[in-house]
Amino acid sequence: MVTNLPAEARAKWLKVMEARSIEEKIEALEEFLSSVPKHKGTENLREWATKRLAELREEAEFRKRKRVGRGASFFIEKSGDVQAVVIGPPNVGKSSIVAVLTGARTKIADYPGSTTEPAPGMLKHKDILIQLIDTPPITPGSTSSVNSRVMGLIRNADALVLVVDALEDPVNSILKLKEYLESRGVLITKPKGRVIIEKERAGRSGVRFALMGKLIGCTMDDVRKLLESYRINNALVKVYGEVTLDDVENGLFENRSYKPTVVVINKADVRPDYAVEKAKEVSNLLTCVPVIVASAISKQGIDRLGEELVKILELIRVYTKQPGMKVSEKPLVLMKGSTVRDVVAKIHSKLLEGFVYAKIWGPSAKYPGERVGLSHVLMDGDIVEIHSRS
Ligand SMILES: Nc1nc2c(ncn2[C@@H]2O[C@H](COP(=O)(O)OP(=O)(O)OP(=O)(O)O)[C@@H](O)[C@H]2O)c(=O)[nH]1
Ligand SMILES: [Mg+2]
Repeated sequence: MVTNLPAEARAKWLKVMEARSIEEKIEALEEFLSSVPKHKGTENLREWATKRLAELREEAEFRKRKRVGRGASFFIEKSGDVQAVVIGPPNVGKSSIVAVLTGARTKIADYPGSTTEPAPGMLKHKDILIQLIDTPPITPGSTSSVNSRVMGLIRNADALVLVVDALEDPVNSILKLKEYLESRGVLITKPKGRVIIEKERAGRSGVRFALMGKLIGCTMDDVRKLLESYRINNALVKVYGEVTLDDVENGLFENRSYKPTVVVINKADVRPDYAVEKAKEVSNLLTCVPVIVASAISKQGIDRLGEELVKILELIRVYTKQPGMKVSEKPLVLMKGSTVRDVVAKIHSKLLEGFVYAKIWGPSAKYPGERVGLSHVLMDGDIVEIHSRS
């Protein structure tokens, strides 16, 4: 999707990126959309922006109603180390799985649509806390507001658990869901390359790179020039896998985001062999997506979910220490590619305001006790000591 946007539209996109509240984002996105010229090259972008706008309006409307006491927001604050949203068609056993694994009190019933609001529970896998969120069913193709609002949860999540019923044409269900998610810009299979662009405040050190992969057919300078055309002069560009200049531009638009996903083929207790056969078909269709054959009733297979989530999320452990003190025993668990900023933000948002520098020891340090800034990319096993004014 190379769009060749005019300078005016590029500058308006910056406003969308900088918007803080939902209302600001809606206004900025409306302005951006009206500045995008209508031609074949911008078709995908316009379609995506229109859908995103509808989702944001839906959520804003819901929050407004909540303020006057009608309905609850779908937003669930993250807790634990990672958040995984359990999604799927109606009546497949999503609530049963969340209940079995976390003990959360969710409504389980033998009719579709029994869950109407998201509900969190906590699953522990080897010291890693995974927040599982049960959700109302998604119905691909339906224009119900539930679909849009579950999309909001998905966008905010670190990972997805896609549940289908072994007896209800699981392969087709998964493909339909995959297509629906893709039409909303969410990918469940790992793309060849990925870019995350984190804008930084003016006066930082320009455009910097964290290369967990490599740039293909372009140089860092090309990327800098592209970002400059969007008036982005300070940013951290995280590159995973093989990334082209087009991928960088797409990364800017947040319109295609990959969510590490685990598929669960549930109710395998009813016809175990058939479920295994279907799981193989799914594995062949979706490369690198783990598929679990499970039953929430007999509890078979379901205990693998934590392990598979941790693997697909590519987590790293980072240990913190205060100046002059011992290293913490329990690590912070973060996604691969996380920075000092992620560590600081996770400890306390106030710490971020007063941040001066950090000292690091371990795999990512050039030498023990190296002084680094917020955008330093950490590695598994690092020790971080934060120095702040407060
Ligand atoms: N045989 C069998 N039945 C199951 C299994 N998991 C769930 N069920 C049954 O399937 C029905 C639906 O389960 P729920 O957990 O409410 O399904 P859900 O996906 O949360 O449903 P909605 O919230 O309506 O979308 C209930 O009658 C469960 O007892 C399973 O592994 N095997
Ligand atoms: Mg349910």
